Amino acid sequence: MEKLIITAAISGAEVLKEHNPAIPYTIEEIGREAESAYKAGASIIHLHVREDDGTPTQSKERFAAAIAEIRRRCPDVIIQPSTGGAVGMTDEERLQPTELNPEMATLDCGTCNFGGDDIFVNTENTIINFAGVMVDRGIKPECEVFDKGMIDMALRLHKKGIIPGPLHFNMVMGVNGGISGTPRDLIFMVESIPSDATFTVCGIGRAEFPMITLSILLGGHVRVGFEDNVYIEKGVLAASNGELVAKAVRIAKELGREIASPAETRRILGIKQ
Ligand code: KMH
Ligand code: ZN
Repeated sequence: MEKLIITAAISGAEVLKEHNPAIPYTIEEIGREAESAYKAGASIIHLHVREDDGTPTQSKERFAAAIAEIRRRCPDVIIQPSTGGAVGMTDEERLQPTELNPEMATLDCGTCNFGGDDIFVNTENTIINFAGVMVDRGIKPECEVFDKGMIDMALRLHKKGIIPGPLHFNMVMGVNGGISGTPRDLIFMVESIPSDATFTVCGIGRAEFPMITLSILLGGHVRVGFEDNVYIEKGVLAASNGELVAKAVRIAKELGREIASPAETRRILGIKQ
C-alpha cells in the first residue's frame, strides 16, 4: 500500500471559536494551526481564510497573506485552498485563490443541502468553469464529493476531458444533506471510482475517526481537522489541529501504514515539483 497522505482542514468556513476556541481566524492563528498539523504529520493543508472577526472570505489578499505565513512556518507543505468558500458566495468570489496558482485546490462536484436552509450550490456549469480555470493554471483538483451522484458527475466530466486525470477524490462523509458517515456508504463510494484514481476520506463530527480508519484499511488517504470535527474524543475539545493529526498518525501506525512526506505526497498525486 502507498504511504498515507494526511490532509489537515485547519479552519473551514463555518465552525467558530464558540465551538472550539482554538479555531483560527487571524493570519497568525492560521499559521500556528497549520504548523501544528504539519509537525504532527500532515502533508497537505486544506485552507479557508477568515477576517479577524471570523467572517469567512475568499479574498485573494487574505489567502496570499495566509499562504505566506504557512510557507514561512512549513516550507514544503502542500497548500490546497478551498474554492468552495462558504454557502452563498458567488463563483467569482470563490475562485479568487486560484489566481495565486496554488499546487492544488478543491473542486466541489455537486449541489447539496448543508443544514437548515443552507444549500451549497455547484451547478454543472460552475464545475466546468472551475475545472477549466484549474487546468489553465496547472492546479491539481481534488474532487470533493458529498454523495455518490457527485462521483458520477466527476466521472462524466473526466470522460469529456474537462476534469483532468488521474482523478483524486475527497469523500466527504456525514454532511447533513450528503451521504451518511457509515462503513457501508464509504465502501459504496470507494467502489464507485476508477482503479487509477486516488482518494482521501473525511468524516463530519463523530464520523471523523471511524471513517478515516476505514479509509486507511481500504488503501485510501485521510483528512482530519477543525473544519470537520472539533473533538479529540467524546466531549473533549481538541487543543489544536496537530492533536487531531497526531491521533490519525497513531491509528495509521497501529494499522501498519507509514505517513507520506510532502515530497511523497506530490509523487503519489502526480503533482509536479
Ligand atoms: N464550506 C463549504 C460550504 C471546499 O472547501 O471546497 C464548502 C467546503 C468545500 O468547505
Ligand atoms: Zn473546505
